[in-house]
Amino acid sequence: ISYPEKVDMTNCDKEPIHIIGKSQSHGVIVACDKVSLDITQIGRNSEEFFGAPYHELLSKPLGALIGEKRASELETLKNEEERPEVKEVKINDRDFVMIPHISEDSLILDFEPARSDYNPYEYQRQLTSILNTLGSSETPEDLCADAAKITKDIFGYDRVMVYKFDEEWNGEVIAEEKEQDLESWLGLHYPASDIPKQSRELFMKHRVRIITNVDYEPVPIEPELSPINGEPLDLSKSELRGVSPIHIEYLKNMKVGASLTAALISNGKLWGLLACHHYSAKYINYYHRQTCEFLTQIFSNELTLKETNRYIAKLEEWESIRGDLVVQIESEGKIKKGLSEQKVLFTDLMECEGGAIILGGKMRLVGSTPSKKQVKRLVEEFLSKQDDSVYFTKNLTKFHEPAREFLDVASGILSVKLGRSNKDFLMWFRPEVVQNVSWGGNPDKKASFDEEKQRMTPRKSFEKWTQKLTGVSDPWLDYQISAARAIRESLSNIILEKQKVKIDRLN
Ligand code: BLA
Repeated sequence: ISYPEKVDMTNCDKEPIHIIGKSQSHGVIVACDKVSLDITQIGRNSEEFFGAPYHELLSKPLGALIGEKRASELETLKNEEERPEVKEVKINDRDFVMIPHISEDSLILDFEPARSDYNPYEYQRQLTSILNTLGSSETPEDLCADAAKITKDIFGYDRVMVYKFDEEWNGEVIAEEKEQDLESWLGLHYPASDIPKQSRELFMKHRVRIITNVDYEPVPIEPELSPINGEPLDLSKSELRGVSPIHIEYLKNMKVGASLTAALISNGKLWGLLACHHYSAKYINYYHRQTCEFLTQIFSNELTLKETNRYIAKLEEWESIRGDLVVQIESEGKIKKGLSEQKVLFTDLMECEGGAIILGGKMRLVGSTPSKKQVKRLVEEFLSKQDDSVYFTKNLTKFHEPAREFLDVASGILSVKLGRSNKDFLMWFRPEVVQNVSWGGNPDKKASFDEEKQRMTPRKSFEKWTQKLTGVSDPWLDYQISAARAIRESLSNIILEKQKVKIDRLN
């Protein structure tokens, strides 16, 4: 396995956690050749659960372990997309839940001891209560609070958080339900590197993950490489996948004993995580995890619905402003005048303090803005060089140093190119909003290289650390960017029409 030699901040996201070669210790991973159903790889803890050491089971037909009948039911399974049925099996007089899935050439079976704590009536009641609760939350904010509450009620973790990612994959705890004696983490921010890219990607493939005990002894899977293709076993979808030592250390530094993490997805994208902590070991069975997955699916649907409703309401509002602007332009016969000198101003389209139009070499400013000279420089040195027709940032100084002179009026900018030249622009400005951002631990010390372990170690302290954020405006939201695109479209059409008329006159 090719682990990077030194895992530093830039290659934190290269640790190949999907082929870690180890399982957690509360169950056994068994892999078979998906065609012959002969056992090809197995966890070293097979003796503890099945009463037979791993080397005795390797190369045996799967039927020898789980019985011919159960094995024959798995014969037709060939497709990675299929979600095969979970079965209960008896091995060595012990009951197991067997969770199968296909991974490349292997059929992977996760075995967890079956517990008698599964109650179908309880299960029904929980699903109904999830549907009712999340269906009746009014706003996206209520939805998050309700999701944290019901998750805590059902699964009983000590702390349940709704963790939302921002555009740069930093995150914030936006809802929390916890045991009373714990300090609150509500509102705390965490840097993107705490949950590296490959971990986020795995949540799109396998949506609910438990870590049952941070003190578990990782169980090697034998042999390390699959005899079928000579590759390590891809455990992306395994229930029992072992945990990166870096993350285990992270949880220990947080004094957490066990966790449940579930993907929250909106419009096909990882929006956030439902993150649950327990301060001692904690296991929840497969059926409970299915309930949790159901909960996150309802959450995701409701979130998309509520955000779409909000979007539609806004859409109607600025469709009407856009209509007014077009009428004004037509009655004036002049674009600049129509946008900036009549009853409705183009700046009404956005929550902003000011804006600028640059058209045919002339500039008009509305509201509070940088000076004409400053805007000219911004266009020439920066905006004209952007490839996209729409550009936005909440932190202009990061990309255009001279913007430091006008932070108070334009820390944030949203701009659209008009027509095909790189000279005509319409833009909106937002002032700096000085904010205090509270982090869970100093983000400048988010990790360091540990010479002894020869790998990165996460920060030791998660003590609240407050940072004063300057040069940053309120963020531009999706629907505001859509509004900018739409007005650009209308104006481009008008400009095109005008050019046609001119050409017609010349002819
Ligand atoms: C994984 N880090 C994670 C996960 C979470 C966090 C939720 C997914 C856990 C899972 O799959 O069960 C982070 N947990 C948080 C945060 C909160 C929380 C932010 O409760 C806030 C309340 N971690 C580091 C550094 C590195 C790192 C510096 O801090 C890398 C150098 C790595 N985190 C890391 C890795 C994983 C991870 C590799 C994946 C673990 C795995 O799936 O094996």
